[in-house]
Amino acid sequence: MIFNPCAAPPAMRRPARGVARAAVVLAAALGTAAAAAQPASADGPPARGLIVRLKDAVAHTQPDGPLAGARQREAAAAAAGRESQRWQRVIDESGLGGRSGKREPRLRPVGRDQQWLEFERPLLPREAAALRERLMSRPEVEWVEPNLRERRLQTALPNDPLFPLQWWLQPASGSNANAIEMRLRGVAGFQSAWPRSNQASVVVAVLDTGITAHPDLAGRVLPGYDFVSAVEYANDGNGRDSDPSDPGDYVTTADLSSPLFSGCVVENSSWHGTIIAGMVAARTDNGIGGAGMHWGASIVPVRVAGKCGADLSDIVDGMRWAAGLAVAGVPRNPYPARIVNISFGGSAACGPAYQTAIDELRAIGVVVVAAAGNEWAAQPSRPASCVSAVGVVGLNRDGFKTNYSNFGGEIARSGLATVAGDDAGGAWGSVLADSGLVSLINLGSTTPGDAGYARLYGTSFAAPQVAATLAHMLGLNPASSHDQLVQGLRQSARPHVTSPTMAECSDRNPGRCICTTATCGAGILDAERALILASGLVLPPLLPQVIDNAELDAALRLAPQDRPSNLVESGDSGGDGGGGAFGGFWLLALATAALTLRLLRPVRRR
Ligand SMILES: [Ca+2]
Ligand SMILES: [Ca+2]
Ligand SMILES: [Ca+2]
Repeated sequence: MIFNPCAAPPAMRRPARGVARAAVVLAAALGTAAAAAQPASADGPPARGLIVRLKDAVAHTQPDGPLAGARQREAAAAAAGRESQRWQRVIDESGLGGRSGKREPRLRPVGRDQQWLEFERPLLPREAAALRERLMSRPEVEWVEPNLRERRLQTALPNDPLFPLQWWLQPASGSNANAIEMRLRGVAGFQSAWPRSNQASVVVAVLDTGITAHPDLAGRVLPGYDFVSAVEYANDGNGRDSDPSDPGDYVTTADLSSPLFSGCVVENSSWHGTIIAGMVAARTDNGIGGAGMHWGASIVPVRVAGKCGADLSDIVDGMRWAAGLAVAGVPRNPYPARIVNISFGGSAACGPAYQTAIDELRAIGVVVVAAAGNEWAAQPSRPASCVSAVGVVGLNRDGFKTNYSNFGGEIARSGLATVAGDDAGGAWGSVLADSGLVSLINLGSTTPGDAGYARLYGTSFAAPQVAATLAHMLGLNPASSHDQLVQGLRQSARPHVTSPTMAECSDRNPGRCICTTATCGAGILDAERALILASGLVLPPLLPQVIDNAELDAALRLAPQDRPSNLVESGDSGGDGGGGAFGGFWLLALATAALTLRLLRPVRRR
């Protein structure tokens, strides 16, 4: 298992680094000529008249042509005449006729049998409401609706220069016929969800390595707390304190001389907490760097991890504090979160410490979202393996499981899946890989340096997509319970992709594989469908996408043992290997002033 090189103090857990492998301007079309003549009031847009239907209304289109008999045409003309008189009566008796001293509204046919009543000028909302009331008081009137201008539901593209690289934020789309870089059948589709969200200010707690300053997070980070109690791992000179800044979690050769670091490896700082915070809440459409999943969310950084991982005791206290519960020796969190993201994990089974805390949080409506882990094992890391935590499996952009993500176990009951970036690991190498998820990072190798951007791979980066979707859902329905939120996520998920040639995931085929609800949870996260459901609308049913393309054929030629008819005997001996902890991953640096991309050092899967 590549996930637990730090096994030796047993309490230490690697980040699901293990698990981290590795406005839009809403284009409102309101206000054109009509609105310009009469600006919208503060309480709503103007109405271009009213649309009215009378009871038992006569259709506008009368039978005509050679098939209509003369008698039919006469009857229709008579009905139209009676309808015209009925309308005149309604207009007069509603006080809208010429005798009122005002110009009568002009009637124009609309719909099958309704009339558009056009007045001299657009109606303010209160005027429209008063006229509607007068018309509805007439017994002949069935309904009245203001003739409003509808706005475009399409969003403009954000102006963040890295957005074109952030395929993981873009709408779900693509087919086998598309080039691989055009296929987005595994993504959550945040760009499609944005117009349905109110982008309300929702708090998301990120339990991680802390936070660094980044211009793309300006104004989006609330006060947090540092729960790392062991000064030897903390790297900030003390134990718990009120400053959750990430001083770096690098491990040096000198560190390894201490028995406390037995089992750890020399590594650079991960800036893992900054990455997760940036994915959720990076400022969007600000002309800088990348976009985030949510434009209103605020991050409470809860530092639980220092050098070489996090203690279970610090994670549990951090989780409880994030949710607003009392923690001994620590002032209460003034910004309690309903959503707690944890992209750290361990390979031990979910124990009572985690489960008790997760149950406490569930009871007060707080959802714990956890990465599944990166050991390509048929069992998620904990706490994704705990009951009622939402475990998140990592998918490829096409929707099949990445070569490294864990799956199975509790994921079937409360989890789901979304893209995590698929690197060149595994028997099928780069043929089915993608370019990773571009998000924020710090560029310092040990201590904090310049703010930058990176391409990332790992289930660490799948989990925050679920957390951000929950934030959008909570914005629409702040009173939703834990179970309503989790059910909504799972019910709105798209079906997992299928394939005639790629095998389903199993303990004998744990690499790149086809997900089922038993292995990767309810389906593929869909942010737009989650918000459609949260709005009380009915979701259209979806059929699974079928993965059958030239790249898959080419991959199978590389490793024909991965055909479903000839599975490998053991997850360790073949199938898709995990690819090792190190691979050809890239940090993508953006000099924030110059907005210039340059390639930096490779990083590992987080
Ligand atoms: Ca400290
Ligand atoms: Ca600190
Ligand atoms: Ca930005």
